[in-house]
Amino acid sequence: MRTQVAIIGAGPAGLLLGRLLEQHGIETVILEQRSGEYVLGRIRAGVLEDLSRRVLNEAGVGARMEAEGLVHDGVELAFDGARQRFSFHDLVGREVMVYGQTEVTRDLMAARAASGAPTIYEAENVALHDFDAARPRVTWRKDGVTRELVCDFIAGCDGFHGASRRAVPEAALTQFERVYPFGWLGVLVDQPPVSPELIYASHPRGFALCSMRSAMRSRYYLQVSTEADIGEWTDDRFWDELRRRIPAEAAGHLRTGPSIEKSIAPLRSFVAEPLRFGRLFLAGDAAHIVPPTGAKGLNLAVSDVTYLSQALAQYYGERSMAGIDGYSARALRRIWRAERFSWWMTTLLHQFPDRSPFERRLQLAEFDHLCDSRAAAQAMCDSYTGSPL
Ligand code: RFL
Ligand code: PHB
Repeated sequence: MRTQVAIIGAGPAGLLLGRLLEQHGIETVILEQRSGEYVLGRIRAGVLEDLSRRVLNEAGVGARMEAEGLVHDGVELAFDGARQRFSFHDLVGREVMVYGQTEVTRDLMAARAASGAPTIYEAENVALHDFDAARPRVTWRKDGVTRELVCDFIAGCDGFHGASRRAVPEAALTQFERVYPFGWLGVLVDQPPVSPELIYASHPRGFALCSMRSAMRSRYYLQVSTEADIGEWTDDRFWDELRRRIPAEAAGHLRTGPSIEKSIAPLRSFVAEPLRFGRLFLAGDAAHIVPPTGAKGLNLAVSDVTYLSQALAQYYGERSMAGIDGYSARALRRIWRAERFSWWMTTLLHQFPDRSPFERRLQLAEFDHLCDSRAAAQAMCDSYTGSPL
């Protein structure tokens, strides 16, 4: 089998890259280790920056997002019950789109199926070869048979635990990492959201987030210890704890019900540099992880593959290596800005087990500054809504 670009991973990064390359007439094959249903069963991101929305629309996969997504003009922060709304329109003239990653993925899968471009699901033992030479290859096993794909380039879009980054010799890679001493316990419930906008709540018992997927489906998160056992978090315990951490008036409106999904995600900041090794590129979570507090992970996947598709289009259209040579530095600039913001939001809002009362006072002072200073609020909203490409 032969293609121009082999894409490893059918998450949002891989599927969107396939779509953007298709628009430039570039052939791709996507190899995914799981089934399509499994990929759609993962509940993850909910917030899209303006830029991600624009890219999805230009890729021709934005119709359902525009019809069903919720446009948000602001966000709330709450500290020990004190609540402050920040208006994106007023502060930075932008907005965000609340539309689940599951739906983005579903829309991208439907577009790929309609185009007839191949995606090979349940590909086992995916292995990358010869990406430092002119003819890279990818091998995998399916139905007990080993198969091979010869290509011009490989795009590693296979997430944090994927094979692509691991295929790079250790000496060629610099990795930066911070692991936070807590995780997020998330619950999805078919009930109207507690509030029309997201509430990020900092509380002495720990952080909580009220988010949503639609007018009838809500998503809530609680900061929990890294040792937390999900079996010990019954729905009742979750709702009781959430009520304690969010502002009292919001808690009074909370509509609860049986959880339809419940999972714990560890919080981590991670960057691998560079993002290109010969004819292999890394994009999305394969290259970097941000803690979810800043809502940046999916948005970075979108910006990475936008840059990468432009670089590859330039190569195939003009035989120019300029975009390919510049991909890593261009993407890393945006990645590090998102890393900084996600680290800052995480530090501002969570309880750290080893922190002193002094540091709690600093968090409160930072919140006070955000409420009081238009410049500080603008800086936060500028990063939250995402700068243009
Ligand atoms: P994905 O989505 O992990 O997809 C990678 C795909 O590669 C496949 N794969 C392999 N395929 C072949 N061979 C192998 N060896 C393979 N290994 C893995 C996997 O099965 C998978 O299908 O990475 P991608 O495409 O880079 O997308 C990144 C996003 O998923 C991620 O950054 C976001 O979900 C992060 N995130 C959020 N981002 C936002 O922008 N806004 C948010 O509000 C937001 N909230 C979140 C989040 C992530 C969370 N969790 C669970 C980590 C909330 C949570 C709780
Ligand atoms: C979500 O709705 O899943 C979500 C929203 C905002 C975040 C993280 C997750 O910062």
